Amino acid sequence: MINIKENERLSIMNHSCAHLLAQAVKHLYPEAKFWVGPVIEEGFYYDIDLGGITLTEEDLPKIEKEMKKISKDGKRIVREELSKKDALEKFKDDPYKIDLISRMNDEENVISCYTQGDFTDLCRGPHVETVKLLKYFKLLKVSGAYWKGDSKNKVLQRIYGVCFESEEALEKHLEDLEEAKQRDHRKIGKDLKIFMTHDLVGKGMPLWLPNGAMIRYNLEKYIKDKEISLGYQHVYTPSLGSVDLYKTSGHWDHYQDDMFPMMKLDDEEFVLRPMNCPHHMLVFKNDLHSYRDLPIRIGELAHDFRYEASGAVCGLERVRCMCQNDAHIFCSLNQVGDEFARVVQLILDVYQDFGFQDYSFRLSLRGKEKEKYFDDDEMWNKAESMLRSVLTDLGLDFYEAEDEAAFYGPKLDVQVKSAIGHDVTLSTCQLDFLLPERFDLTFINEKGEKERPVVIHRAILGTLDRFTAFLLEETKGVLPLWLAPIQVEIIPVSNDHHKEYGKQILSQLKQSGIRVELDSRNEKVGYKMREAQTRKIPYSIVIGDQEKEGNLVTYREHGSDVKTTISIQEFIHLLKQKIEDKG
Ligand code: TSB
Ligand code: ZN
Repeated sequence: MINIKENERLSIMNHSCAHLLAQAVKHLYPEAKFWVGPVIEEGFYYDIDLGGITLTEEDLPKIEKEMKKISKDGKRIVREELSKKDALEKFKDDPYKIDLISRMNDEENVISCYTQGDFTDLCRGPHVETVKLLKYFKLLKVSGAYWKGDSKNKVLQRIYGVCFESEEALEKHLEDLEEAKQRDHRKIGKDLKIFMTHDLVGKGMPLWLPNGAMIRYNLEKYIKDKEISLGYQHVYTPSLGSVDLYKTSGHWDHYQDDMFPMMKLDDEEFVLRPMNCPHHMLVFKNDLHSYRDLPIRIGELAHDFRYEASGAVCGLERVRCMCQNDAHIFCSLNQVGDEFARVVQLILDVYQDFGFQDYSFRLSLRGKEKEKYFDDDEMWNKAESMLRSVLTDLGLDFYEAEDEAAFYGPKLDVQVKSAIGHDVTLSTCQLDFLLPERFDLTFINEKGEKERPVVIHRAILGTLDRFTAFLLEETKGVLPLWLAPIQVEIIPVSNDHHKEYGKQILSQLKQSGIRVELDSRNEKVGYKMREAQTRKIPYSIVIGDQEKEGNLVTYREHGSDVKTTISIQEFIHLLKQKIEDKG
């Protein structure tokens, strides 16, 4: 999707279009007062005080119509520069503009305003020459927005829109928006009954429905089996820990803002854990280790709880209560390069299995706000340069970003884009010299001396939550056979004549471990077929006389019109093969 803000010409047009919107609103609602109308990545918006009127989407067409009228009229857009005194006089009846002007000063700011016909707005500009150039626009939505973003202030009406240079460009953009809406995992998750949310449970705490739970079970099994084959050992540890545990790790000092508040129980203090590292450090410490045991890879599908702002939570993509595909790798300094390479390879293998192609590697470094990070410049310099050279040696194409590290060390993050344009981290692999220190971890080296291990934190699927969100968007809900909650739908042509045979196939498929359903409702075959399509079931099989007599099935794959008739054994073989190939 195009980023309007980054395109100079479109950015100016969209800004002018925000003025056009304001002018139209003023015509229709003469009492309207205007706060700010900036250009954003998606187009523009304007925050408007309509004196208590709440707009709905139904009001947008008439505003658009008025905008078209003004645009046809074709007035020029004229710039005027003013002194602060003159500006205060000119806008004296407008408390919002007075608020803006009073914070400017003559020496530093050129105060300017732009006039088109009967409408003048305070604005830095620049603008297009005439409103005539603003022809291809669309108002997209309206919402409430607190003045200055402060919930103690009045709610203003925020109208969003977008403007292009041609009809085609606008149409294309609207199509892209519609597609993004269709691909949004929240819509797919609802349509396919994968997850739900409920106010009574709380924001950012989705409930996984049976279909979602089946997908998740398969993902969990997939990744755990893979990890076991790669030498990981899995553990189960509690979702809470004492405050002291998190004081020891440093989370209490550096990560508390992202945590749920502490709870008291008798004379103990607990927190819901935001991360699993402290527990895993203790698991390592439970044994004496020799250099021969390393690397030790402790994995867990572990529940974590984080305070995410209520405006930031989003379906399964950003939750407050998540399940990480986590592991902590304990190794010696000279094993770091190899272990990192193994993790990167695992990430690549997994992405290949799922067919993910659009992702990028980000080296996430410490930022300028040093208090957010553990304070040890030497350790940071060492960790960052070590990680950078590991990535360079791997020949990985990566970019660097400041202020994205964990408080304990730099990270390699795998960034993906969601349907609605969020840039989020899916997998992560992190280098940590701090926690081994804080927990006083050691192993006995070749010389028989105690040595500190290094810890690599890594999450391949990231969280099951975010991974599933991304998977649903990438596949548009059409999951590969091995992950589909229902893999085969059996549709008898007639319930009277073919239901019994249907039941027979049902039980045969079930016995072969296939997730299958028999649709014996009294509905037309065509209707049932369409429903199986809408539910994105990979295979639907229709059975009638011919199938019953010959012990056959006629199957159709999701999205295809091709019908194939084969024996039930062949069909089972085909399914099993495909499940194994993860095709
Ligand atoms: C990898 N201690 C490390 C761990 O050992 C850790 O917690 N890293 S993390 O903070 O980056 O989180 C791991 C992954 O969880 C992220 O890469 C991201 O994919 C996922 N994640 C983080 N926050 C959320 C959230 N609010 N909702 C869903 N997934 C999240
Ligand atoms: Zn960790």
